[in-house]
Amino acid sequence: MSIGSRRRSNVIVVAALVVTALGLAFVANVTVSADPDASVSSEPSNCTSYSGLPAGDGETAGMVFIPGGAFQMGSDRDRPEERYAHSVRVDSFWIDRHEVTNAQFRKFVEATGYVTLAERALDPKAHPGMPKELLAPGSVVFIKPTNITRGGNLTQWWRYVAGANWRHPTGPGSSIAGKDNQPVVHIAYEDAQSYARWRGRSLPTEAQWEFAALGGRDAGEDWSKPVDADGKATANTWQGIFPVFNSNDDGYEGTAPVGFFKPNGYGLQDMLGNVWEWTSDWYRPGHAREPAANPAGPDLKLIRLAPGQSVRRVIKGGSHLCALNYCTRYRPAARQPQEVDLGAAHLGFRTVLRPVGKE
Ligand SMILES: [Ca+2]
Ligand SMILES: [Ca+2]
Repeated sequence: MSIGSRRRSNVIVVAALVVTALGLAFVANVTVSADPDASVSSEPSNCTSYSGLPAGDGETAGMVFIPGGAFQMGSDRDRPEERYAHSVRVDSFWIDRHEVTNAQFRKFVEATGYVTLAERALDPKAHPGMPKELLAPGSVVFIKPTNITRGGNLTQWWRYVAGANWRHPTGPGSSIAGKDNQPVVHIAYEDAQSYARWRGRSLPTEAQWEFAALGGRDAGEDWSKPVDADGKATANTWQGIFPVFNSNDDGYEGTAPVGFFKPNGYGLQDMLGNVWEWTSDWYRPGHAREPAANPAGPDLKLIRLAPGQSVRRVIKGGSHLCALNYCTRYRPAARQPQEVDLGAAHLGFRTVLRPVGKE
């Protein structure tokens, strides 16, 4: 992993995202409702008042048990990198009911003194010639443009902001006050992994994540729109024309409290939308056709990197920035590469635990 690539990857991420633009215009007809009478809760069922900390402190606190099973991983009808659909079996495991929240991550930082990658400055001696402003700690922030003059060039809405990190999501002056129950963001892979290890857990494989995201539904169903049969939003996404107009019909223009939207069939919340989530698989476009049991992704040694390209892992689920005219990756099979040393304003994670004792 290269710290320096944290900077280079801004452009790479932008390039990766630009290929998702479809140029479609659509305004979703969705509505949401919150319970105005909800009292402070330790569980995310009334999420706007949820503390962000699951009840209890046991090994599986805040987690859901996912019985092992078989499913079709990948998709042959959507994007090339999702091919080929193939049979996969996963053993039982536990997974966080919701994305790791600011409150949960704060507990980790307070207990360990951990400093995230976005909070660390670069050593100028190790990066000769790098502009001073890029040596400063920071991260990539989405800033909604008022006008688009350079086509799909993502630098029009993604900016490297010095001082942006999980405590200051949009940079100096911003804070997470009042957002304890929202997903932590600006998390690089090693940050997510460090948290998971501290909890005695790990990050999900892509197969585990995708199986859990299906929630018991068939992979072959229509996952193209993040709304239910009544037109109600089932995930925090972007309504309108990305990146200039968000009608905000789902109630949240940015990140939403975890659990605001209806859980899937396993009781998991925000698997799709809200923030992208790290998996432990190294990224390679596409899947092999062969059936697999508990796959953990390709061997890093088999992945060819372009000159100057950083190693990347798979992120899943899409985010509040995915719209019908852009990204559209709020589907279980959807996937995207992410440089391991780059967090962003729309990227978080959740953890898994392999079963202990008898299932
Ligand atoms: Ca939204
Ligand atoms: Ca998510």
